[in-house]
Amino acid sequence: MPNAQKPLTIIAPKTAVKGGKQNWNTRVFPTWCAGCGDWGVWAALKQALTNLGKKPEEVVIVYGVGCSGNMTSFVNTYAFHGLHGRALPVAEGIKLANNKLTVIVVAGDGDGYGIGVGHFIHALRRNFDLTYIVHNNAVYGLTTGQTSPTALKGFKSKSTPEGVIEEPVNPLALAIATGATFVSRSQAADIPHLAQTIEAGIKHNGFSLVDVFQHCATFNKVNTVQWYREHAYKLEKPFGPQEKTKAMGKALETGRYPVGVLYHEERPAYDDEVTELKKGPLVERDISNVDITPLFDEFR
Ligand SMILES: Cc1ncc(C[n+]2csc(CCOP(=O)(O)OP(=O)(O)O)c2C)c(N)n1
Repeated sequence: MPNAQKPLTIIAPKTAVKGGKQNWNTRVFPTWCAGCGDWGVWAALKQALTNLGKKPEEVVIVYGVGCSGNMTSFVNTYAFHGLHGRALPVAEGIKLANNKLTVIVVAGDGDGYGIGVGHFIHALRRNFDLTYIVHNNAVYGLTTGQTSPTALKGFKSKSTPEGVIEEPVNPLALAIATGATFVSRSQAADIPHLAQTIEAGIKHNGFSLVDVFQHCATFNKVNTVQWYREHAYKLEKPFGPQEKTKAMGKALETGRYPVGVLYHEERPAYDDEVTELKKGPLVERDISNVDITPLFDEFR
């Protein structure tokens, strides 16, 4: 096992390579299965960061636990590997401490729409300026193929040998209903489209959901690249606040799935509204004259 495969929590980026070009790769080559959609998300994310002219030290990516979360070791930015389902609150804390940073969150559908769904709802309604990329492969990949919350009815897996009984979570509809300002979906097998969508999400000031149809070549033999091609169609342009019900109608369609930016609204982000942050990022404040003894006294 290579050294960097050992569990890591906080990772600091290397500086830019000569000539101003950024090197988004680390010395660790991904360990995903051959044919996994995670490779496509990895490539698209790096492309989006390049297109935006970002530098590794300007970006923090917080990862959940799953095959997608293993990307912690594969992208050269600041990185934090959170607990399963708990990536969003960590990212919110980072944004509050230094809102100059570009903060991205990478999770799986089990992580984000299952165990972490409570955080998802509250991050959406707060409109934190975060880009949330969810590798939605409708299965638990890392734990070797149990049913996830987005698995379609009837999906057979280790945990549902007779097929899924319940309705799947619909992330786009959930996001719109919860006050989202940027709701999108793309496909891991369409890297240019995914890069463009991630780029638009990062540019958006507020919470951006990028749900990714990500094929799992090993444990999901139903939602294959071919399946996504047959069931997804591209949207022309996003719906705005006046057309929210139309956006909701598209999100709720079954049997065919919209791909692209489905809903876009401009609204101040959470960190724009925090009075204390109007004076600048917390990390830049001079606290040398602040007496913190009363604070410590409270805990004595
Ligand atoms: C609190 C907690 N519960 C359960 C697990 C076991 N676990 C690790 S990853 C995972 C699910 C991964 O599925 P998903 O989030 O869809 O990501 P993928 O591996 O498919 O990318 C589970 C249940 C854990 N690590 N922590």
